[in-house]
Amino acid sequence: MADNIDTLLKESRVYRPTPKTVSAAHIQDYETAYKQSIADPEAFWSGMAEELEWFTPWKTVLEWNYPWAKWFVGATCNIAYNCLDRHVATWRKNKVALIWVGENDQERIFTYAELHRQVNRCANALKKLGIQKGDRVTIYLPKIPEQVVAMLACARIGAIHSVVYSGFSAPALSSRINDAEAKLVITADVGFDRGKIINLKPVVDEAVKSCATVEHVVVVRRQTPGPALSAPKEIDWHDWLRHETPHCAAEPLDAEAPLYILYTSGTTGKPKGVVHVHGGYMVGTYATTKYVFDLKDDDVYFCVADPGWVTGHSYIVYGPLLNGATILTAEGKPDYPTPGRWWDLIERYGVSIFYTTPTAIRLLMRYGEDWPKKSDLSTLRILGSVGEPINPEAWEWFHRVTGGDKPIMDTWWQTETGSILITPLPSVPLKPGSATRPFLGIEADVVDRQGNSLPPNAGGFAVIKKPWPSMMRTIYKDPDRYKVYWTTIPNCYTAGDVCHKDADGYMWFMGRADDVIKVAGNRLGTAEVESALVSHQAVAEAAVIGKPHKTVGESIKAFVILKQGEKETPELIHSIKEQVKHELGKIAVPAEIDIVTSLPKTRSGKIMRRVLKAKELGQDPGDISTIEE
Ligand code: 6R9
Repeated sequence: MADNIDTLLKESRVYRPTPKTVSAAHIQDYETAYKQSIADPEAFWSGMAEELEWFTPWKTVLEWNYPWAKWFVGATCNIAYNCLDRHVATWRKNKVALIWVGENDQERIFTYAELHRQVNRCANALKKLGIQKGDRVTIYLPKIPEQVVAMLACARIGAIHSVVYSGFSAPALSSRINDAEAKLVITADVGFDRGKIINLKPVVDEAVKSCATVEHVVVVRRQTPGPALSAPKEIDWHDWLRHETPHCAAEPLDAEAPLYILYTSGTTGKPKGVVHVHGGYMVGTYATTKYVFDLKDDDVYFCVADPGWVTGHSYIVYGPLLNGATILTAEGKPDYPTPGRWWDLIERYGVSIFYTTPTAIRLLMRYGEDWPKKSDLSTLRILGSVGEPINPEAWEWFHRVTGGDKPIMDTWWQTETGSILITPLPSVPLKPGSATRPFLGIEADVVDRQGNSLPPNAGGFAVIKKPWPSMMRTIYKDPDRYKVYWTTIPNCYTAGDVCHKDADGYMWFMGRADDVIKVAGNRLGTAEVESALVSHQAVAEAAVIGKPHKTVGESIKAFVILKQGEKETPELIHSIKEQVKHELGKIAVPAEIDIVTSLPKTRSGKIMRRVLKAKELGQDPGDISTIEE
């Protein structure tokens, strides 16, 4: 009931920016800036690109050969050069680039000059292992500074990084290493999770057994004594860098040279390797970080993401460093050791920009307002949210406990889009629960299946109508899968999200239109979880749905048919969950497993998850004329 009232009321609540926020903002008049930017998007984007350094200039801003885009054609550049050298050459040389806080409160601080030296050492070490331009390097690290150093070092020499979230299990890791055909894996002995040690090295050991392309494994040893390493294949990170010089010229790369592959979930069991490139991605992450977070030189910017996901790539590493920001990153969970963890860090480091997630806000909300009250949050200026729709109650709470006058940037985007596409800027009036309007240079709409624009408040599909610089260039080794994004609805990019626009043009994202679910903001495919379930010896068939959940947004519910002769017992349910954990990782384990005797299927044998979901939620299943049983 409360939720319904909240939903009804939400459109009437508008929060206008304070005069102080507006006068401080880079973009004070969104409407005018937006109109100008879409009158000539190429002029807008090339204007942004001119704020960065290029080794040779572009001949053409955009070459659009539907559905293939090339941006800044003919230019050479290097994103790592723009993240580091560009600042080291100025007064920012000794400015703090990165403050890292470990779960145990260990602190490591890197100035731009120090980060530059570390990255150069690592780049030289990569070269010594024979890593060349275009080679793939898998980075399977917990949230430690070496993750950032390794990413930038790859970029510096033109190697392609593939960061795999350290919560993924051995089979998930090995399939990603194999798809990328990585020559090198960089890992650590351990990560920490709420005080518990998570052993990563054994996961890598198991994964690389089936990875013929891997020549070396570099290990950051955090424990003393660390695990024994077997030379020459396994190398200690510190030994690896110790003798390298801190000088390594950045490789001039074609603007379209691949920067990274990041695997993400889609509608089939096989994750997609989303490919981003140096030039356009650099311009997109630079421009959005600058304008959405209104970044200034005296800001302290805290993003809670893990670089294992796209938010960490674009808004811990690349976007903020391109802007010369001081970045705070912290290992661990928001409520460990206490629910005051993040509020305490905000006070300790004087954070002014705080980018977090709806799941984390809802989790902290449960612990009550006394926790944020314990800390001095007066340095905060701009807030951000990403990963899933933020419900108005969580929005209001976040707004209130942080002082009631800081704008919340509800940023909508995807691994594929590379940077934020639908978002407020600090000077834009806010409606809790709406990601508001398109970013500058972006034309977005809500359409039906044929691509017809829908009237206000009609639900449909979110689409982007023109190419933008940070868009993915392809799906690695699977160009047909890339084309689907631009051909499902002709001539525009279909995001896969259901959405409506209100009369003011504000966009309200409602969730996915496909079989992708977001559990605590982590993107998972139902098919991936199903194939993990059926890999259990007792499981014959499985279907998975995302079910609305108060804290994590969606939780996983599985419907499982057992093989003949198998009996439902608590031990069996436990062992099925363990199997999913083994195949994919903890984040993919279903919260609920129901044992059933049949599943709704179409005549062609496809599981109708939509019907299962409607039944689970007590809703009308809609058209079921194609159902077989
Ligand atoms: C950045 C990231 C993408 C999907 C996307 C959408 C959901 C992200 C959102 C949001 C509503 C927001 N999503 N931000 N939904 N409001 N502000 O999360 O990338 O992991 O690829 O997920 O996340 O459904 O399609 P990714």
